[in-house]
Amino acid sequence: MTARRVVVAGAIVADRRLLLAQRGYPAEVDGLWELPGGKAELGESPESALRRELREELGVEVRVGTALRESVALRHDLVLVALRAYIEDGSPRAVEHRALRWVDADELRSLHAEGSLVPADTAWVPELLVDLARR
Ligand code: DCM
Repeated sequence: MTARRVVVAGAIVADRRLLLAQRGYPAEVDGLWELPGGKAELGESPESALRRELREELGVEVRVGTALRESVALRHDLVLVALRAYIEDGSPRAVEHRALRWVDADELRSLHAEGSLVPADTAWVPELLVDLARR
């Protein structure tokens, strides 16, 4: 049996806004918005992977918090998890994405309703809306 690889994504909420990143590739998701992140290397913890990915993709240093409850099977060997993350240093820049955007709860609902989120990430919308009402 092969181990399941983990893809980690960061739920960064500050001042009642969530940071979303717009993908440029592949074609199926070009222009759609996601929680930024990426694949953990073999032997790398999800927390370390998220810190590395957010450093590479956004140019920020984060502290990693708790996981969102939902996880998503992307393929039989790949599972997508979201971890809460808090920016400790730097301002996010779209190094590898088309654009970045801080959205409030209403904007997140609208993006979801119009099909502008990466499909896998829609699983987190209910939990993200709860977080957005709190922090
Ligand atoms: N992915 C996703 N949602 C995210 C981050 C990643 O569905 N928030 C998926 C897209 C790819 C895989 O995980 O299938 C690896 O991501 P990437 O291409 O960004 O390395």
